[in-house]
Amino acid sequence: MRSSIISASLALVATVAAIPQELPKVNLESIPKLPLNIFAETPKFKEPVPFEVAKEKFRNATGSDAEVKREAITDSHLSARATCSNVRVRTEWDSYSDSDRQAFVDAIKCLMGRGPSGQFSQSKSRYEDLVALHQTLTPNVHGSDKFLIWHRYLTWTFEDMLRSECGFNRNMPWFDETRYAGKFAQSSIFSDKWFGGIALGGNCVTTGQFANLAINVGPGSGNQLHCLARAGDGSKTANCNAAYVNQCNAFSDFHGMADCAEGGPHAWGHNGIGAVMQDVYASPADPVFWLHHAFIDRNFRIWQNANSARTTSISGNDKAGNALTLDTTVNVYDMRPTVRIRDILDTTGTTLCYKYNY
Ligand SMILES: *[C@@H]1O[C@H](CO)[C@@H](O)[C@H](O)[C@H]1NC(C)=O
Ligand SMILES: [Cu+2]
Repeated sequence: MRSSIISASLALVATVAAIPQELPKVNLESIPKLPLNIFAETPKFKEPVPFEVAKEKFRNATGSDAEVKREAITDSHLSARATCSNVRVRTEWDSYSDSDRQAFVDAIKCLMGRGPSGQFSQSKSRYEDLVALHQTLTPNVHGSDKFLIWHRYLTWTFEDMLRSECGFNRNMPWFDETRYAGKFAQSSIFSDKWFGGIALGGNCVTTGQFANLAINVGPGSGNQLHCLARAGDGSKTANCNAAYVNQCNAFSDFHGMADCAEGGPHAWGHNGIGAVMQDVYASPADPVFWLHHAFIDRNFRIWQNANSARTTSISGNDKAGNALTLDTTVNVYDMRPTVRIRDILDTTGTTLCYKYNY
């Protein structure tokens, strides 16, 4: 009886939520633009590592210059290990249809239009709950081997919220930054039709579907009202290239790969989009955060794909210096259940159940 009431009300929520929402109308003059340096003030992302230095680290660690060739995830490879039914696909933005793009944007707007859970006092919407979650856990989940694991679960939490709270029923997108390294501005992501401009020198985003977005969480570990701003820099995003991704994926150990990815394409993408995205604490306030992190997660998945032991074993330490084990917990503040590393190492396991289209 009780369960039928619950499922009936869940179905109602899903139906109501599927209606696209408009962002609250705001007057740009009422949203302060913050000086650019404020986003880089707090302890930064692992200082971005120049590609030449990453190569030297690899040589030092392995005594070799070898780069592994990128290995695509094939259906036959995945079906051998898939343990969930109906594996969802994450589709690269350029082959994601306009209808899917609009449904994705609408679902994000829907989360922005919903009230916060109340778990984070600084959050003014369900979307900002995610930003506040990331802000709160920032010191624990950056600059350590928990980085890739935790962000994989955060990105899935976001996806699951879009689906269960906003009726989203399409594939998730990801951004293949290697195709736009040094020229993110040329991707339709950063067009007036979708996420708005990038080369803004720290000014507010005033075009696209998130124009004039007001942010209440951050920058840093503080909170003040500010606009969504960007400061694109092609010389930084130039490091989000395939050679760098492959160099990181050439490490045979998890720690080596994860460390390289965090300070490499991950940090360069954040800093190269700039402003809100450069803020280690509250960068999920820019919705392009999810396209970027899906790219980083996809690179991790490609690395795992080269050797089946990589979906069943872990190495490295957490921020406190404790060794990660398969039983180490991964939590998102009860926004979704706490899981163990073993539950989410394989994206096609029963907990996550997704793969990338390449
Ligand atoms: C590589 O090893 C050399 C010699 O020990 C050291 O001087 C250099 O700093 C190392 N490079 C990196 C990037 O760790
Ligand atoms: Cu992060």
